[in-house]
Amino acid sequence: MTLKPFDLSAVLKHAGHDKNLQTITDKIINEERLSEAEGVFLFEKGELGYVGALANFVAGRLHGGKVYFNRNFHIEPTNVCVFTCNFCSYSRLYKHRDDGWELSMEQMLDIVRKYDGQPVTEVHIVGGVHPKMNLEFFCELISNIRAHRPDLHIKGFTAVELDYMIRKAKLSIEEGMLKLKEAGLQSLPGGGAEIFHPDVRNVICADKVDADGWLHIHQTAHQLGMHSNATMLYGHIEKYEHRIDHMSRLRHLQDKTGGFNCFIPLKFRNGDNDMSHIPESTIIEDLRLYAISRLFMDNFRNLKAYWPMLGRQTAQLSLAFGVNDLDGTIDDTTRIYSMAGAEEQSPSLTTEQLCDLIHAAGRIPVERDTLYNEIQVFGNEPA
Ligand code: V47
Ligand code: SF4
Repeated sequence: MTLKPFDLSAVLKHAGHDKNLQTITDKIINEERLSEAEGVFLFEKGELGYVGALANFVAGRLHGGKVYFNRNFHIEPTNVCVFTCNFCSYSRLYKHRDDGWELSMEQMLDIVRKYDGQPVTEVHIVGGVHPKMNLEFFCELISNIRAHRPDLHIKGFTAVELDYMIRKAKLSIEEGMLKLKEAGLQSLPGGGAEIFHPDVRNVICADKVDADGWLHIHQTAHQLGMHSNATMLYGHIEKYEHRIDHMSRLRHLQDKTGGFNCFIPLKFRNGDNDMSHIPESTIIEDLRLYAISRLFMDNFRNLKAYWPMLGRQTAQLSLAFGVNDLDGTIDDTTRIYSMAGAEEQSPSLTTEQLCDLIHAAGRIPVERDTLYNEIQVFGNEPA
């Protein structure tokens, strides 16, 4: 049975007891923007049932119960990295590179060839910031992938990787991004954003590109006609104000360019890193965060729960809290979460399994491409 995702009665009942919640409810119903203060207020006072019902209503208004996924695979060129983010369980310094991996051009093209004849639509390239893998090498990788498989959308490199490789090539961000675009890069993933506010950023990842640098790279990509995603690493030392500040900066850039495809909150996982002493957020807090993101980020159509990191059950539950996208199928070879202790140690879901999971949540599975064009709607009921 497909559930009707628009029922607001629970919300109206709850909001009736509190003037501020009533104002927020009215604004959401009338499609008005929430202020930063209202965003913080929701984190402080918004119960899960309240923010969830409201977020569910907004997602239903935008997507009518459709939940998107895409068929993609990952290439992780290396986990050797010049940076030392405290939350990272995945990277190895260059002097310890024997503990890590460094894929050659041929090894990466072998990964692409493995999917010959399979209906994948996207390759996602992301990894550590290797001091010897430069802009020229990655332009060559992109054009080789393009030549081998022109139908594949190439989404690659966080703003952190881009900032480093372009600066090292002594080019401006505009020049470097143009080179990558000419080689065949089509969009940017959302990584490296973490928490923009310097009070947090300077503690958890002081040495990599700052907020303005990250935003400038995404703005430049948008101006060159590319799209990108945006993430937020939450559930560690940040306060509610920092989350709202982060989302507000993204919302502002989206107003200017409209170039973001989706927002992806990433739950901090504490396995085997320098922040392992920090407990992970609860499922209640995870779902509240998805819901509040849906309410606050009013110019982001798509809110993604990245199931390899969250686990498939929580990801399924998130569909009732404003989420409308579950990312990829086939096999997800990214190790950034498995190495940090995520539930999914070798994440793999077939299209059928993912569709079943979405149907069981009362939603309609839709395969999309990277830019959210619909490829196939998988009916209203389980197969
Ligand atoms: O920037 C690193 C995060 C990001 C941990 O755009 C961690 O479609 C939790 O951005 N706990 C990279 N998170 C991955 C990324 C991504 C993933 C999936 C889809 C897309 C997309 C982008 O991973 C990093 C960082 O925020 N990360 N370590 C950790 N211990
Ligand atoms: Fe390097 Fe990215 Fe890990 Fe930071 S999160 S240490 S930039 S691989």
